[in-house]
Amino acid sequence: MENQEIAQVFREIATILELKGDNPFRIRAYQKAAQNIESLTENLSDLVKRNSLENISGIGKDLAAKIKEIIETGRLRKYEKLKKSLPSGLIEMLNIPGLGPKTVKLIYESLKIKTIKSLEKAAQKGKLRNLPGIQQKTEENIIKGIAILKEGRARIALYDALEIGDIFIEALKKLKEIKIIEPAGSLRRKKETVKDIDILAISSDPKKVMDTFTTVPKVKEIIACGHTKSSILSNENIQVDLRVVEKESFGAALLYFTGSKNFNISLRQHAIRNGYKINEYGVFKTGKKNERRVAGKTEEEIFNLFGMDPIPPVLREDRGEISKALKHNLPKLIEIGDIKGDFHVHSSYSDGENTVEQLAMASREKGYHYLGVCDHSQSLKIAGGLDKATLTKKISEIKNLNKKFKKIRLLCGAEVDILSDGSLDYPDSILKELDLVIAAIHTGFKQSRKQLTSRIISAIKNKLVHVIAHPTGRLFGVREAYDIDFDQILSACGDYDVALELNAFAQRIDLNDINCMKAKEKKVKIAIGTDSHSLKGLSLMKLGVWTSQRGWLEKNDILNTMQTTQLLSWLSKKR
Ligand code: DGT
Ligand code: CA
Repeated sequence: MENQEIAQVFREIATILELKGDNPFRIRAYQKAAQNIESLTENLSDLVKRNSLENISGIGKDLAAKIKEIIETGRLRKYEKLKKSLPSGLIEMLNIPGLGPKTVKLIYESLKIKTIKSLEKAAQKGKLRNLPGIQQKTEENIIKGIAILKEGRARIALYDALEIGDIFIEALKKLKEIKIIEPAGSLRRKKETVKDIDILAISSDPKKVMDTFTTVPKVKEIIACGHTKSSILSNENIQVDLRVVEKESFGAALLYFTGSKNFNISLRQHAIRNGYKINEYGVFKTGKKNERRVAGKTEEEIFNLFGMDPIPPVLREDRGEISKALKHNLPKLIEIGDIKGDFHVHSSYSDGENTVEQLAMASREKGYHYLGVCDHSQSLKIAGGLDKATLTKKISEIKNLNKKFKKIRLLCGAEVDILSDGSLDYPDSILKELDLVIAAIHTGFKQSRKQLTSRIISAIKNKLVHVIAHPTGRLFGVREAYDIDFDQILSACGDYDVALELNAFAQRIDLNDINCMKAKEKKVKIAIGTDSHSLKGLSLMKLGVWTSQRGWLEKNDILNTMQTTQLLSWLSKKR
């Protein structure tokens, strides 16, 4: 078993213990162990071989024995016993946003409710509000939470879909019978959420390919298994479709199954207007007597035939890209190599796992020229927000590190909370000391549209604020964007020269592609930040780059493409 899976077992044990009202220290120990395992760079199985599990922080004799049991037997008896001791529906209930173990326990014990379905019914009938501590409002929130959960299930975040898709693609790539294999659909277009995963391949032996595909360990259920197309359901309940196509049609099939549907329709209309027919088998010249196949082997061949520049998959949404491609003026999209730094990284000063120095070294290895270390501000205690004294310490550490590191410039920043009245969580006298101030909302999401908008605008008007972080606040599967007037926020950003963040954290992607387009229209700059809490998180930058591409952003629209001197001068305008 992989480290991640073992961490997951520990997390679930913690959850079950919570539901049972067990000792909080024991619960915390399992959670902490899971967290530490997740950030290990070495395989647990190697550590077992070397008998050095107990070197991992948070892993004592007892947990080490459990890890050993999992690695050696593939299971953990204690976990299986615990799982049997509770109805499985209770653990699922904890996925409802805003519903904690105490309430789940109370509802189960007093009303014997053990599934989300019966919980929803009871809440709709007003049966929960008689329980101690549960009010009408709590009931309403449970109903809303269940709705969000259902919606979240329907589509998954791009990052998760990429991981699932990769497992299938990697397994199939190992076959010598596979000539080419590519993802298609929304996954290839790097859409922020994906409903199902589409994969295309060319092979000399489709049967062998289908047999391998349907027996990947991740397969939970085979939906259909045919000669050239199979569909399965993965363990995560995500459908994966694999099609094997002819070499001659691969480009046409890839174009068709990459979509989007609206792009396909527009492209087909363009083809018809010019005397062609296009489908997943190729492009055909239509004539009175017979049809003649004229292209289809590669996508490029098809774009060439139509006199278009090749349209990158990220742009294929029927937002005007076809006419731009015909006029040879598609936007010049940025690539990951254009990124010179990350603006939003948490260090161990607040809730991040790594020290500023470790973050600096990792960023330097990525070739970054600068790094914005933005920890939480003082009132966000739950996330280790920094008080004034600690912030002063951080400022001086970063000053020293900047003397030591010649190749990367560390920006001492803060992700400052915008309080419910619109004021900032640090006084200006402190903000002035920082190189980079990103302001964000973390509480009071349920305020009215007017209140939320004016709260953000107050922050924009503060001369010391550079960036508004995760501007719309949505978190996939947890909460929708808060209710703000985005146009007003954009014009305020324009007036006060404040940038908006494109937060690349896998569950956020905030701003999304459409809002990036709107920002570009208003000439508002975008700052991409990964919101990393560990070194691994730094690699989420690619999600930000893809979203910027989907939003048609170019170099000049994005702060992260600036050279250090240019960036420092932009930042210091605010001082
Ligand atoms: P999703 O919802 O995340 O799975 O998004 P897609 O874009 O992957 O959509 P999907 O899986 O339903 O279909 C894959 C591609 O197949 C789609 O992007 C375009 C093509 N396609 C599907 N249905 C149609 C259709 O009715 N007409 C045309 N022209 N193309 C279609
Ligand atoms: Ca799809």
